[in-house]
Amino acid sequence: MSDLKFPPGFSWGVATSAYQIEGAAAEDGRGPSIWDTFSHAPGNTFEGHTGDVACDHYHRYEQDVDLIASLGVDAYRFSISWSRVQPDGHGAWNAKGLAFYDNLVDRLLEKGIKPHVTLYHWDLPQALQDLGGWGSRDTADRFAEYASVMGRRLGDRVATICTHNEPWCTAHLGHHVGQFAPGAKDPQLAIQVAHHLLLSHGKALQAMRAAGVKAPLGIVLNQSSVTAATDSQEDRDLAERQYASFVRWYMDPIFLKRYPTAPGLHLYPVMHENDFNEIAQPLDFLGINYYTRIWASAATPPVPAPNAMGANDMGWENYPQGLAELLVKVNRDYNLPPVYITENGYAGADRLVAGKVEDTQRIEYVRTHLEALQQAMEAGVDVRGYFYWSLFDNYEWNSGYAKRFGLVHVDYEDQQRTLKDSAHWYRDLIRKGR
Ligand code: IFM
Repeated sequence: MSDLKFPPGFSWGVATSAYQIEGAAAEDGRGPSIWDTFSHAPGNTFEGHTGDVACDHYHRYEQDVDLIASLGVDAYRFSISWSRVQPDGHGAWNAKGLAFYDNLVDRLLEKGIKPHVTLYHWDLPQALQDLGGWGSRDTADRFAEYASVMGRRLGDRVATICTHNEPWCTAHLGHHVGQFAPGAKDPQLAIQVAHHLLLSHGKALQAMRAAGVKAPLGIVLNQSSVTAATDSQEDRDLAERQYASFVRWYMDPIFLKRYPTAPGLHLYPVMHENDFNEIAQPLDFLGINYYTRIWASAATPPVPAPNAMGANDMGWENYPQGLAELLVKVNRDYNLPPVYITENGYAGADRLVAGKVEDTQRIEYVRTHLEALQQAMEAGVDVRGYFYWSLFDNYEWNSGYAKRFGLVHVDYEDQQRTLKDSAHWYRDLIRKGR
């Protein structure tokens, strides 16, 4: 641990998202989102779990902010539930929903914690889905209006605002494989959705800047390094295609005003003439979420990844070096703004025994990823902060409450929060770093 050294001013944080923690799904005027609809439909989530109650953060946010402060972090990343502040995604605003985020931000500031806001973490108002959702170009305009209102409301108090979290998940998992809301299984629709998400990002940045929003503005992308399993042409082509679909599909339009080409990549969206100019707005920062690498094996059955045995509870290979490889590569290929690692974390089969959770694998995961991060920074990547995913165990989407990523254990019966060993370790790391 003593070898880890980060520059003065480097931010240490924890991250969450609205649907995963807030609960209070039908309270104080919140409208339904696509995740309410999806999680309530039979067969979509593990044992039918929903985010109706989740971590009950909506009612407990004051104690939760105290908990965050007790970790010694200086930053907290959370998302706004669009349908809590604007129940239909257009038209009327909900004063109680807006007040909740005002109060949360104020409470964080009182405790000396910088709020980092995400506008969209997958929970589209259901009323907009009924009008075509992200498959409709109009949704990009609705999003820009929402961004402009929230930006004006919070932009003078928060540290950053990002438009989207992991648009690949919304497009691919939500519209191609159907694993996430709204559960569509249409590859061409997924490509169109990805385009509208990027367009909505560009429109939102323009709208917030036109409204004079002062906070730095950016986007959060999930990214991985990609390794071809062997030197065969098939594996190398697959690796190139996967890197293009996962990383370049979002980076190229934003930084280079184009979509990538790669062997076997043949679906492209319908576009309007000026779309790349709208999308490629300057970023004040880029958020990168890194969990694992992509292992590209075209063989049947696939050649297993070398570290597959050390996978986490999601089955994700532990490959810290991929974080350094990825950061160095994207820093070389694009003219990057300052970067935050906005998510990185480990799902473990954690057990609360006599008031303790001994999660040594999580500690090892974070320690080794921070070593890799340090290497990338020494190689010249301008990284300003690191957010552990997640503050506490929460609703892991279609996996329900079965997967635990938290530094803080949550007992869903009584909502008791308990700091895991990793939380104590993270607090010590931050304290020593300062
Ligand atoms: O829980 C998710 C989060 O919502 C987005 N990034 C990945 C996390 C772990 O799967």
